[in-house]
Amino acid sequence: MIDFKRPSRRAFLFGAASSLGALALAGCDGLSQSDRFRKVLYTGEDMNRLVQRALLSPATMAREFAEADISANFKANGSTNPEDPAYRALAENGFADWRLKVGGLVETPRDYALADLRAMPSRTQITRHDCVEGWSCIGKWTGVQLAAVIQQVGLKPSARYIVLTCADELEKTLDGTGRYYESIDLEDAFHPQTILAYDMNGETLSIPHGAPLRLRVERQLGYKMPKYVMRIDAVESFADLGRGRGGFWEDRGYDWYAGI
Ligand SMILES: Nc1nc2c(c(=O)[nH]1)N[C@H]1C(S)=C(S)[C@@H](COP(=O)(O)O)O[C@H]1N2
Ligand SMILES: [Mo]
Repeated sequence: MIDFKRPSRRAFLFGAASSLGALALAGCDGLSQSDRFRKVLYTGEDMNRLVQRALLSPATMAREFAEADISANFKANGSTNPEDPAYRALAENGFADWRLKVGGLVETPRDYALADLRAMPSRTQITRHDCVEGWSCIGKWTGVQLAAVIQQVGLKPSARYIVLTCADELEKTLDGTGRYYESIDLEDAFHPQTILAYDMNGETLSIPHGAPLRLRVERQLGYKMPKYVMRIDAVESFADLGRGRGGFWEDRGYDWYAGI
């Protein structure tokens, strides 16, 4: 009997990446296969294009739905109205003064106004959001690909993760570790469906759903998609952030890798 089972998405990805990696970095180092994959993602335009093409294979894409599938009521969960005074002031002004700070291990740190992000090429996707609590909703998200922002600022070679820091404190703590944050690896950061969303269901993103900007990383569970994103940093390690596990919920026991 021939086994027609398809290789898993990850096996496919790393399979494709390792052959590209062998091309790009023939004869190199003691990098692990996944380190080599990550390296390929940001070494040179051609490699980037090749890997993007591999990533665009249907096997690696989260399912996208039709307009008719959009949930009438998309549940809002976790923080739905941050109390942070700086955030409140920005919200009262329609986020005109909001700036996304992009820094860390990047070549050219910079700030983005919402208009800057809206002026960049956009992607719209209708996807199913799965919360670890056991509910799902389908919504339409429009935003700029995180890859486009990262490519503008340029990653330093030591960058391995992208950390997103939010405006909300979900838990009151004395040491500030109750602030919501998340981290993703470069494979997810460069994925075509990974977007910084400013519109939901054809309208400006509302505060309950994360205005003015929230991450969509469609192959992961809901808690990996921070709302109220204020800054994005490229880092080598997240060990010294929060309680060291890479995200608000990870610090409280959830898995860092929440692939669906
Ligand atoms: N800043 C921030 N982001 C967050 C949360 C949060 O409490 N604060 N909750 C997470 C969880 S558990 C889920 S399921 C989704 C909920 O997104 P929604 O409110 O648009 O449904 O946001 C995620 N991102
Ligand atoms: Mo969630």
